[in-house]
Amino acid sequence: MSGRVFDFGRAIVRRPAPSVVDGIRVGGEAPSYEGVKAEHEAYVAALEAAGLQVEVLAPLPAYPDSVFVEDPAFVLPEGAILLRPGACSRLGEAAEIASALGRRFDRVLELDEGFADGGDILILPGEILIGLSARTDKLGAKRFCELARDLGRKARIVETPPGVLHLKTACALVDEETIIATPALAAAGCFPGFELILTPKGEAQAANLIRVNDRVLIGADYPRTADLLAARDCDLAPLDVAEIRKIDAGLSCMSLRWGTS
Ligand code: CIR
Repeated sequence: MSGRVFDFGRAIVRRPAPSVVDGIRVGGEAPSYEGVKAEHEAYVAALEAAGLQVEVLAPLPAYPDSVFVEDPAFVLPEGAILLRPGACSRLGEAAEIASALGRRFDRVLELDEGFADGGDILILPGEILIGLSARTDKLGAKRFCELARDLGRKARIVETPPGVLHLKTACALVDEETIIATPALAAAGCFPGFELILTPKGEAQAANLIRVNDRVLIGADYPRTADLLAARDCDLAPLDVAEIRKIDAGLSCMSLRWGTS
């Protein structure tokens, strides 16, 4: 495969249902449906502005967290993997996204053991990392690595720091040589060979950004992180995340993105 791992041509997203206000959250107040809807619409527009063709799936009221399509599936140009999300209320989301993946991918593999959330899976140049977390267990991670190998990719299991929802809650690829990570995750030493940017104090949630083609989509509330990236000539697209953050989400989780060339 040629191209950079963040060269994407297509994405799948799912519109939030009004039930999104009941999405899983560790604490604090629930978001407003109107607020999540507005943030989601701006997110889709930002993906399109970055050059992606976006397929928008219908809302699923029975699954409050189903707007976070990243978790029930994993996609590569070579094929897709239906996962088994580790939260009981989300397990059924994989079956709900299966037909959309079947329309787009010749190969759709299925995780058949354990649990794994897509939020724990980070694609790097040369390898894929899967983080163990409260949602992704050893059995699911091991089986994921086997399925990734069936798609021709090398995958490696890493630890996610305690208290962090997903691996990608705490890190993201900024360019082919650079990763942004929270100090706690960076200290775990799972990114050998990469230059690391550490999230500034008070901005740990900024690590859940996404590099999309030549642009970096980043939460709008993280000015010190934005300054660090702007100093490296990143083309930043700041997006409001104040409502989705209330249900423990960030920017990576609202889309499945893949390259088409
Ligand atoms: C959950 O707890 O599953 C949702 N409220 C948030 C999921 C965020 N997903 C992600 O970071 N990949």
